[in-house]
Formats: sequence, C-alpha cells, structure tokens
Amino acid sequence: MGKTLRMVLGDQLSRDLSALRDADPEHDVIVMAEVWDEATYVQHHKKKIAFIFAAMRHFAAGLEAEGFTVDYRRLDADDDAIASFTDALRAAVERHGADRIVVTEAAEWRVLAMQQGWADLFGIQVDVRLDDRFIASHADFARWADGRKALRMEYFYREMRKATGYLMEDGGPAGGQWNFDADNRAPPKDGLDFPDRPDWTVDETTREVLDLVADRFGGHFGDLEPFAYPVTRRQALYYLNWFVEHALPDFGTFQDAMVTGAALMFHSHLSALINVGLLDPRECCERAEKAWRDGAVPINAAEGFIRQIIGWREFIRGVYWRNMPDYGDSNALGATRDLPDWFWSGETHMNCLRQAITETKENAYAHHIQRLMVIGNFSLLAGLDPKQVQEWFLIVYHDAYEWVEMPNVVGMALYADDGLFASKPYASSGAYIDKMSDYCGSCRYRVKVKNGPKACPFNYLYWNFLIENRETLAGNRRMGMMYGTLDRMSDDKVEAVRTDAARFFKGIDEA
Ligand code: FAD
Ligand code: DLZ
Ligand code: SF4
Repeated sequence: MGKTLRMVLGDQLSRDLSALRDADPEHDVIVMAEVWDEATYVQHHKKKIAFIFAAMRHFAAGLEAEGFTVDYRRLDADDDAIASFTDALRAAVERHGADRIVVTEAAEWRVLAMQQGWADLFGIQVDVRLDDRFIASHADFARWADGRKALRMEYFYREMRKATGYLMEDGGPAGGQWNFDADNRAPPKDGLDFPDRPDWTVDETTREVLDLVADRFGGHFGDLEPFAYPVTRRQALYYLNWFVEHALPDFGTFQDAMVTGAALMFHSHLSALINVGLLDPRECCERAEKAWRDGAVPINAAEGFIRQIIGWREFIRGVYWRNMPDYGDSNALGATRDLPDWFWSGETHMNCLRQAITETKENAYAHHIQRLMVIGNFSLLAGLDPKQVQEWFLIVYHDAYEWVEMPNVVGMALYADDGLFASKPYASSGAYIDKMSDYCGSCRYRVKVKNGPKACPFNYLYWNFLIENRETLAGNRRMGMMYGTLDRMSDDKVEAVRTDAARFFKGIDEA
C-alpha cells in the first residue's frame, strides 16, 4: 500500500486541521513547502514572509516531535527554489510512492483551483476536506444569504451569536443588546496609557528565516527587523491571554481612536495568528467571553471583540466565496487613478497618511480605523484604481490573504461592489480624522480650512467625490442629506472644490 500525503499550507498551521485530524505517523507523510510562487505572486512585506516561514518551520518541528515524517521543503534548500504547491506535491508523490493526498480546502480561490486539479494531474485520489476552523461553512452562509436583497453583517452576526451561544443569556443577547458599538467610538483622550506588548526572543529557527528573507526578498516592501511577533502555538496563546488581560478591557471604548506613535493601542494584534491557524477564532471569543463573565472586562469590550470575529471575519469570508471569481474586478465607481508613489514610502505632507503608512512599513500592521478611515478613505476619495489598491493591501499587511483583504478593500473601503454589503461608502472629510485622532495638530494642512492650498485635502476631496459620483450615489437614501448639502452649495464653492481637487490630483499624478 502506498503512502498518504497530507499537505499543509502556510495558513493552515492548526494541529486540529481537518486534513491532519486522522493522520497516522506510521503511514502518512506531511508535506509542507516554502514555494517561490506564493512568496512572490505579490511582493509581500518582508515581515509577512518571515512570519509565515518561521511559523511553518516551527509547526513542522512540532509535528516531527510527535513522530510524524514531515517532508518540508525550505526555499533555500536548493539553488532552485521549488516553484509552486503543485511542483512540491508532484515531487513528494514520486519520492514517497503516494497513492492518496489529503488536504484542507485552501482559503483562496486560486489555490483551491490548484487543489481541485491535482487528482487528474497526479492520477491518484485527492480528498479536499472542509476548513472547519471557520464557524460558518459555505453552506451555512449560502443558507443565510440566499434570497436576501442586501447582505448586512449585523443580521448575520445575530445568527452567529445564536449558533455559537456566545454572550447569550436566556435566549437573548447578554446585556439586553446585540451590539454595543455606540459605546465604542470614544475619541482618544490626553494621557491615554497603552500597555507594553510582550517581546519575543528570536530563536535560531526564526533567525535563519530572517536571514533568508533578507537575502532573497530584500527588495520587497517594509522593514524586516525588529521582528517581535509570535511564531509558535505557545507564543500565540500567551499573546492571546496577554491581550485579554491587558488590552481587552479598553479595546471597545477606544476601538475607533488613532494616536500618534501608538501603532497597536488596545487592539488585539491577533489577526495574523488567527489567519494562519496558530489561534482558533472560537478560543479567542471564548477567552473574551470568560473575561466578561469573570467581571474582568466590560460588555462593550467583549461584545465588540467577539463581533469582529464571529461577525465581520466570518461574514467577509462568506462574501468572498459567494462572489468569486469575478469579485476582484469590481469597479462600480469607475476609479482609475494610479497609486501615488508615497503609498510605498509614507512621504506625504498629510500627517494621517504619513503615520498610517509609516507604521505599516515598520510593523506590517495598521489597525482597522487606519486601514478604513485613513488609507481606505483616501483611496476612495481620490478614485484610486481598485485593483492597485487591492494589491497594495495584499502586500503590506501580515494578516493579508485574498479572502479577507479583497472584500474589505472592494466592498468596505472602496464601495467598488456597488454596496453589496455596505449601505453607503465610508467616505469622510478631515473632520472625522480630526475627531478620532491627534494627527491633525501636527499636519502641514489645516483641518478646519475647507479650500485653498492650506486646506486639508480630505475636505475638498470629499465634496469632489460626491460631485464626481453623483450618478451612482445620489439615489442612495443614506446619501440624501449629503447631496442635499451639496445642492445648496454656491456655484463659487463648488468651483473652489473642483479647482482644489484638480490641483491636488495634478500634484499626485505628476509626482
Ligand atoms: P482587532 O481590532 O483586535 O479585531 C479583532 C479581530 O477581529 C481581528 O484580529 C480580526 O481577526 C477580526 N476582524 C476585525 N475586523 C475585521 C474585518 N473587517 N474583516 C475580517 N476580520 C476582522 N483583516 C485581515 O485579517 N486581513 C486583511 O488583509 C485585512 N485587510 C483589510 C483591508 C481594509 C481596507 C480594511 C478596512 C480592513 C482589513 N482587515 C483585514 C480587517 C481589519 O482591519 C483587521 O483584521 C484588523 O485591523 C487586524 O488587527 P487586530 O488583530 O488588532 O484586530
Ligand atoms: C502567503 C504565503 C507565502 C508568502 N508563502 C507560502 C509558502 O511558501 N508556502 C505555503 O504553504 N504558504 C505560503 N503562503 C500562504 C499561502 O499563500 C496560502 O496558504 C494560500 O494563499 C491559501 O490561502
Ligand atoms: Fe489628515 Fe487632513 Fe488631519 Fe492633515 S489635516 S492629518 S491631511 S485629516
């Protein structure tokens, strides 16, 4: 009898993965590979590649310690890196004389398509199992979404609360409300103190990966070091517990705030760990719920955090699979502008963007409001090409995989899917950023000035956006008030908006 190969991808590092659940150390071989195509299909941030390779190597070592044979291909093992998952598997089938392959369905469309071709290509049995690390299966999401005119996260989330039982009491939501978002919009106050994050010593395995990334991917975006992120299951669990104890209590209240120099604030910084499988989404929610039941965190914090995971994260995945493969081509607003060069350097006089992009370069991380209301908002108002914006977001964040990046960019930030799940575009002027951050005080532009060279660009770009997209957006009831205001604007004011926007765009287009 031939061997069974069980292939584990870089974002499937869960011991309880469906493909590994019945694995047998006596007869099975685990296949893992650092492959060139995955590391270069976009020019991922150096820290993102380092994190994935380091986590993969530690995971493989754990399986070996359990007695498994792991056929692990390092990118730097040979002069010629192995090109693709298919090549890695073909070599492993031949090496081990395998007659069966077991995998868990890939999180991304393009990789699932590869998996589905393997049975014909290799002429052996290939079992593609469901990824039950997600709480809602594709069938669950379809059951909920079928027949609905509009997909709204809030209603999906309530079903998920009922299905999981999280924060439920006597059949209803704990605290009498499904959603405590209204308590989660406090602006930053002076003297807010953020807890110091745990630091990790870089061990030999991770050091080798850092050297490899410096050597092979030195030209990619972002800073490689310092590198201080969990890469093992143990470290990830420690980080989760640290978050629940030290940051979760204030997570809700300051969830939408932005503060200079505080890259992580009270955010969990767990997305990359959850996305690669070092943490299970359920255990994250259960820890948060327990902290609330123990009286250690307020309900708005626990509910806000759990909503992000069983609500937004699961919903976004459902939207992705329901709309692929064409979703990435969406461009409802016909946006075509190229990304300004400073998206890669952070060198702009707009302080909010400078802060968010510089932190992104340093950490491969920015928190949600920076992604949505600073970088996303700018991309929307400036009419940046959705394909280029998608690629940028896929490159720069350590948690970025197409299934989660694409709907967040296309649907949430850019409204490029014509409101598939957002009831209106997340467009705002400088006033929102000023209210929610301390950025504007140190900006070259004046947030209270609406027009002219000193004015905050978000102010005139906002109105210019409404003018340019009137045909698509004016019929949206939730935009009615803004179009009412625009309609009452004097011709001179409208002209000033158009002139300022044209000057601004000339600046970035010609730079
Ligand atoms: P927290 O603020 O602590 O939230 C807790 C958890 O909730 C996160 O770890 C994450 O697992 C989940 N979550 C929260 N919001 C979302 C969301 N909108 N979609 C999916 N999960 C969510 N998230 C990614 O994981 N990968 C991406 O590539 C990604 N790209 C984004 C692009 C844009 C334009 C926007 C607006 C958001 C994007 N997000 C993405 C969602 C969100 O910004 C990040 O999950 C979050 O900032 C990660 O930081 P955190 O772990 O500290 O999150
Ligand atoms: C993102 C990524 C990178 C950079 N490199 C690898 C790799 O070399 N080997 C691997 O197994 N996975 C990698 N990944 C993650 C995959 O791209 C991810 O598993 C697929 O996109 C499916 O979601
Ligand atoms: Fe950003 Fe405008 Fe504030 Fe400057 S003034 S930080 S550009 S919102």
